[in-house]
Amino acid sequence: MDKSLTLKSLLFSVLSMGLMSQSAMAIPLYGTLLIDPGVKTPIKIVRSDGTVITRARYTSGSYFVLGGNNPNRNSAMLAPGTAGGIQLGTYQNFVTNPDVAHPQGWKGDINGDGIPDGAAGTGYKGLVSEGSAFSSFKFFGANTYIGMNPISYQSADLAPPPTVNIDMTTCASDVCSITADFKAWEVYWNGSVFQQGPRPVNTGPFGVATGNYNVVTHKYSLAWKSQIRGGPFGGVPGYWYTEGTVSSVPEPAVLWLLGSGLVGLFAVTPRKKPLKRFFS
Ligand SMILES: [Ca+2]
Repeated sequence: MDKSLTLKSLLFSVLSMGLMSQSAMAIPLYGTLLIDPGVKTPIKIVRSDGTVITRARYTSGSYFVLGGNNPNRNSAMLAPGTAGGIQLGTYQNFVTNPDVAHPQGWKGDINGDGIPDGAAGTGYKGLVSEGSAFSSFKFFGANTYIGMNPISYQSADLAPPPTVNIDMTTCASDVCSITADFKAWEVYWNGSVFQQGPRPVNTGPFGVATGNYNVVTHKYSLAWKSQIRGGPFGGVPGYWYTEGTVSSVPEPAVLWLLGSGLVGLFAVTPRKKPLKRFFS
């Protein structure tokens, strides 16, 4: 073992203990997930009687789809807000009026029957301000807002700010798999708030959104399913898809230490590009 390899091994050990304590092969992504707005493409659909119709469906960019299909009226384009997208490690919450969480039973026992009243996430009369990640949009005629909220207005549960990790074991041809913690993701619609982070079953725990990241172009995509809990769409799955570019951010000094020489320790396949490109 030569000296440089010993140094690499030492650095790897140090970094493994600190930076990558969660997983030895996961590296956090920094910056802003800039949002490309959803783009619709006409798609021909053959009906059971053989007739062909054309429907515009979202096929790229960022969008939301209610239920399992993607026709015009049950989907919505997601467009960037004032921050251009999702600032990783930062809350970009909307603020409701009243600005207090409304979990199940939030009204207390009004009629004295021993059963707490007030459905979870309901009773928000108006919106004071929207989150900066996305622009608000119309959905079924109602103004709709997306926030990365530290405290859920629906459940009163705490959520960490959004984070994305690159799985270094998956990298191939410049593209790596990524996972996103979007538990803080909430949607305000028609006076109610719905948790819409990755949660395939609305009674189950939150998971992660999955997608990929190109270390050269900085393009990313993320998708997840969240079964809506409560309200007129209760039980219906929401499908979310975000796509765009990760913004340039200052390179943390500790990550710069990794340099090009260490990249082979992380990647399964031999790589020519320095790891610092992840953060440039
Ligand atoms: Ca009651």
